Amino acid sequence: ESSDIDEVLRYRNENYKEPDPDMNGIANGKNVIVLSLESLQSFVINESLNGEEITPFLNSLIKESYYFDNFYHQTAQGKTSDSEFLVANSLFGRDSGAVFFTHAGNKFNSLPEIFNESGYYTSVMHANNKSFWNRDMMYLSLGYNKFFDINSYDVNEENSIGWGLKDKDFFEQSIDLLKSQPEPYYTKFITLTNHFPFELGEEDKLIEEFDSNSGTLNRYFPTVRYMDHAVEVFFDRLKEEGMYEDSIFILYGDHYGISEYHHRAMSKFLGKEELTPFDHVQLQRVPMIVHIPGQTNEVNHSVSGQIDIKPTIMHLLGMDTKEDIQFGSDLFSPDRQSFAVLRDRSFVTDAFVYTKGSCYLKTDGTETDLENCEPFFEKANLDLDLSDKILYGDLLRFY
Ligand code: GP9
Ligand code: MN
Repeated sequence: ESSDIDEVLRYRNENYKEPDPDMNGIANGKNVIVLSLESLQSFVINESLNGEEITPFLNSLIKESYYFDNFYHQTAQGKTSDSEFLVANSLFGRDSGAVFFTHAGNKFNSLPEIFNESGYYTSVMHANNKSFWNRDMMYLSLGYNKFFDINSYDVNEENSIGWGLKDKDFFEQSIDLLKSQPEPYYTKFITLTNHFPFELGEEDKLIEEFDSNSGTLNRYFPTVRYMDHAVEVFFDRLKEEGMYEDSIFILYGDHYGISEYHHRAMSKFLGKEELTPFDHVQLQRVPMIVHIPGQTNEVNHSVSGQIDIKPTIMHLLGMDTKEDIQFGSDLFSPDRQSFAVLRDRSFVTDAFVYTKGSCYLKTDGTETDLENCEPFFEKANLDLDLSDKILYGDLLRFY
């Protein structure tokens, strides 16, 4: 087992990327607010439905942020919890089942712990039962100081829909909770309203449903629009309270909301004849936004994924990542390799998309010789296999 950790360390050392000196430590000492946006996919960003913007607030926020438009979710059956795991550890979740249930007793060197060591208060705000996804247990292992679960919120019939507390009420009620924390803090918010089956009251429908054979896809647009509005309200409230300037914001989609069962309806929205395996991979893109008050607009097209969030945040806070075992790299590192491997072993590079045994040109999705993708097989497999070794062997015990 100790030879396994040596192999991991060698791989980590080979793949370490120096931070961008202009970004390194730029958010030193600031509060860090992370928004995990339920089921938000990139295909709605900067798009309209019946002439109405689907995400007007996020679109305007992106204009004042660093936006990554080739950023992929890397989750599997563990959904939201897998994305939390990726972000906290820069390790991959399981290819099936949910690591939050199976490995909550492992030793981790997670982001909340690292923040704690730097004098930060760390917390999660999410208006659901604390044991959902075994969060109460896993959050202990990840080292969060506090989980503001459903018991921290006033949830009633009026302010609930679908899975529970409506996002707007969630954010409004969270302001006081946020204020109650010692500064600086690292706090993650997990939204809920834009969750399958995408239910919404008439009074909250800010845009019309889509018109296709999929009720799921049709309803997705108004709930995305509602979540966008809820995030806007959150930012407005933070500004009113003077809590905005001292914070940086990381916003990302946790995983897809529309599965491949809705491809026919999706092809109608996208205006395509039919969707290929290439299109399916491209639909796994989720928005990734780094918002630092006072910084300007930049769209970054390089390929990346949730595994890259931990090193990115650490470098923004000026924390050294050289000794940390992570499988992603800082999104701002000048030497970063444009690459994302998905949990099903599909992968994406600047030029190619590999999935289900075929290689496609990233530009237009035409199938190309498999040998174009072959040079990346080794990296894709090592990333997943070495990460799995750590998980299944609980190898961070030895580090
Ligand atoms: C539940 C919420 C949704 O608390 O995070 O979980 P999901 O079904 O998206 O994994
Ligand atoms: Mn989710």
